[in-house]
Amino acid sequence: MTRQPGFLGLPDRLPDASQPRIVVFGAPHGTAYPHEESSGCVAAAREIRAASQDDADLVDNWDFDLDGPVFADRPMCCVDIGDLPTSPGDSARNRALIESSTRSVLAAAAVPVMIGGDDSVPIPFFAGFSEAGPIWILQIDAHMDWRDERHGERFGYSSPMRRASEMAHVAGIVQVGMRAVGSAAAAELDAARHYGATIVTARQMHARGAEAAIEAIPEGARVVVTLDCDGLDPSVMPGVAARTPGGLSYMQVIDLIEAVSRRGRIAGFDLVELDTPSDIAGLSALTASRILVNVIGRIVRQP
Ligand SMILES: [Mn+2]
Repeated sequence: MTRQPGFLGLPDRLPDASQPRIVVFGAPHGTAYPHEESSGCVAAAREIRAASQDDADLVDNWDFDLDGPVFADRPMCCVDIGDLPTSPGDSARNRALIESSTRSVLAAAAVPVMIGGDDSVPIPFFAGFSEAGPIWILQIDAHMDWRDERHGERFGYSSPMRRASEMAHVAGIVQVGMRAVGSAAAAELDAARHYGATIVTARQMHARGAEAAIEAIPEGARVVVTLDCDGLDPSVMPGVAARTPGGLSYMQVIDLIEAVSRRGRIAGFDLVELDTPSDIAGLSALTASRILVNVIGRIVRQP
């Protein structure tokens, strides 16, 4: 099978075999709930890569979101190694694969950028940072994802923040974009508050901007940003399982990404829950592609 071109035309290895600073990879499958239809997010990485190809020839041009070319005239330092060989039927193996891949990227002093997959794939992604802590987690999502279990499964898409809160290398959690209803009830909000998570609702974000979230993160912190596509407003990100009005704008998301890179360092990034069958005219894949360009551009600019 011919390899799909890398995100933004990135190679799968650097020409001189030098170590990359950023490694992009896809993780199509994570931990499925029993009896649930297969995830609509399996093809997300493929669709986002495809949406990025129009800009692949423009990487040396001025990107007004970044105030300069995406790679800032530095030598090419990013690779896309393609999708991990996850499978729909083996959640434990998928988790082991995602965790060990994240660990290898970090061991080579690079920043992992993962494209899911549903919101179960961040759990092994966070776990892969255990030798690279302490980390803070900034979650952008309509939902808080604090369920201890659903249908007896503790590693599914309703539980990533609960599992993160149990990891010794996770120093703190900031959650942005919460609105409307999801899997959480009062018990989940209590657990998050008891842990000390900072919750910034979508309404608070609209009122105060990125500062409302960033002030909770200590200066110099290493931050893993985890983005559920439903954190964005469905007007720019319609390709999600449950469209919820009132979400973050594209500009608010890239403001947050820039603010994290100035406050501390982006130590890792994942983007999940792009439900490609629900997308409209490729708009969500395009928005996701632009967000990833901003992430790469900000990481490249970190000292
Ligand atoms: Mn969500």
